[in-house]
Amino acid sequence: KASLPIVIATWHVENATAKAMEILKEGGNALDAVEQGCRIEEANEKGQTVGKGGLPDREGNVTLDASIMDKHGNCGSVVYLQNITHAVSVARKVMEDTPHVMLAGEGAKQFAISKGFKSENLLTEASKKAWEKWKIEAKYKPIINIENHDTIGMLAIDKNGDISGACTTSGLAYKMGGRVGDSPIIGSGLFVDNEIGACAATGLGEEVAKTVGSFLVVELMRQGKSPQEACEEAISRIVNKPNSNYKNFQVGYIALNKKGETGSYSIHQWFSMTKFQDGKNEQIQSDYYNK
Ligand code: SD4
Repeated sequence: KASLPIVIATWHVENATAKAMEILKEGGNALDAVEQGCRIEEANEKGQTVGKGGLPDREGNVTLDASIMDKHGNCGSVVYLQNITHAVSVARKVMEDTPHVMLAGEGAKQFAISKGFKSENLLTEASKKAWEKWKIEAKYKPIINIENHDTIGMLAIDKNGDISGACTTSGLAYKMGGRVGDSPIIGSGLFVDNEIGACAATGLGEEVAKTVGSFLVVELMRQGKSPQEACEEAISRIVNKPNSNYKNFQVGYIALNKKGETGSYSIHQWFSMTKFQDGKNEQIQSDYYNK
């Protein structure tokens, strides 16, 4: 039997998994753990793909997507949220304090402000400079593995064996204004079923959304696949499409099942999962398809 609690996250985010584990160790639940873990990356201005300091869209606006799911299958998400750093916490408020699942744009922002979140400028000098440099050529091309540290998807199983997950991102750098990715779409960027397991995605959100990736991984686990096998099958759905141009983009999945088994897989090399279990907080390189 696996030793609980466990927390896993996309990419190299040991500070975030450490925060989540601190909460789990104190007997906290998986929902609090994933929220607090994601907040570490949202507040980290150096991370240019999440929260404050995230790279903007083509017009220079930083717009955030986030989602969260609890052990009861409740979910909340925000899309195209501006000026609020902790998108994951706004998503949690949508889940807990509204009759809705998803709030967008200005409505999401006003809701956040009404809940006491502070409005601030999320475009840091470094991200502004990067955007200005990008504007010179203004070529839009998805970048494979931005700085090995990207959208954060986090899954946890607490000492009671209950699972929750969260996902937060500033989305693809230099996306079109108004673009929403997979991260806030329940079943695409994130899915949790407390009877079976959970999955989170990173990479080119359009490809994840087209295959409803995280829901697919959880359903494959329901049918008996291990988390590793389920992630591999979900990647194979993307790369084996007729005319798939998978050589030009990355997608990565992480998954966790009720037994505490974990897995991760991606299209290209250098995707990684951070895993904290049994006092060990480590970055694990994912196996990948394109060898
Ligand atoms: C998106 N999936 O908005 C996110 C971005 C991401 O690695 O994960 N980049 O499409």
